[in-house]
Amino acid sequence: MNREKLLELHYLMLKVRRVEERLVDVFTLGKIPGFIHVSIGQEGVAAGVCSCLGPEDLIFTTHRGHGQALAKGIDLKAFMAEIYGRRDGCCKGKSGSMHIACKKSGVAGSNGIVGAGLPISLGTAFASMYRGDGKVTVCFFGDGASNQGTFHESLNIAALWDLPVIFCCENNGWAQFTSRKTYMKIENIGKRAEAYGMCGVTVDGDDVLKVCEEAGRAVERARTGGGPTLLECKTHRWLGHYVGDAQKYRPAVEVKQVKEFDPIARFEKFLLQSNCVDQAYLDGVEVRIGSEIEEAIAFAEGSLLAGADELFNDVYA
Ligand SMILES: Cc1ncc(C[n+]2csc(CCOP(=O)(O)OP(=O)(O)O)c2C)c(N)n1
Ligand SMILES: [Mg+2]
Repeated sequence: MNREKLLELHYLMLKVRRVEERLVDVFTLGKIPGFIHVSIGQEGVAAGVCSCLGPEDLIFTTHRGHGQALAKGIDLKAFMAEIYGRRDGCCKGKSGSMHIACKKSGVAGSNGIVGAGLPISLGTAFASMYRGDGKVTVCFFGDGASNQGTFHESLNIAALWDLPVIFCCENNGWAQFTSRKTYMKIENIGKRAEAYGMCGVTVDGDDVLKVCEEAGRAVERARTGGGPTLLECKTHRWLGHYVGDAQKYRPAVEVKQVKEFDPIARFEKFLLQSNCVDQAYLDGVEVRIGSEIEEAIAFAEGSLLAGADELFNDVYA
């Protein structure tokens, strides 16, 4: 992998982390309406997968989808204003955190209904196959979602029709307040691919290079008519299900231990040890991202709230 790509992966992961840390701050101050769910600790998946896509490719995200939208290249100011519920947001303040979409950057839709993105992603993948436009669709979802009927129905059809889609399961071991061990018998969700006749891979989601490598293969497969892939990325949710969840149900030792898997710290260590960058470079990226975020927050806070006059615009029925 060339240096430019390594630096891109680092930038994307760090940007997602710092944006979500700031979102936690401003949400706690009561500045954001509704709920927010952050992906702190899971940045390797969003960065590794989205760095293999072009702007024309499409992604579907979930309630925990900030990182994926950012890694796909959504404009930070429009993203921030959206989460603030403001008119200058990418959906004019009507989607908020959980339903972000942005045509320009290929964020086809986010969905708070667990497992609902999978059948929708078949639609864009089918359209790409039908038109022969070469676009790839990636649908992100969680380990919990992999037990919804929609997962099984979607994998079956995608395999049958060789659709150019990647099902990316972010397995963080939790579905809300329930541990994976108490709701499913198997450990590797990637294995389920075989039952539908598609390629399935399980990867360490906290190792951004591994994610990128496997995602690259899956994208190549989809783009060249080789059909879908189920890409399971095992990762760790550092915080609660939503911001404000005290995680009383979760063993304290686990909450402490998850930080040992930090995909960013691991990658920075690798970049330094392989002499790809020095500490001054890393400090510079922090400063750059910090100012991008503060500019975006100032933009969002300076934008007007979405008003009732907008309510019936941009709706189909
Ligand atoms: C159909 C449906 N059932 C239940 C819920 C409530 N719910 C919201 S998130 C969630 C857990 C999802 O777990 P997972 O798919 O592993 O995603 P994660 O939150 O870990 O990213 C549940 C059950 C919902 N939003 N939609
Ligand atoms: Mg989960």
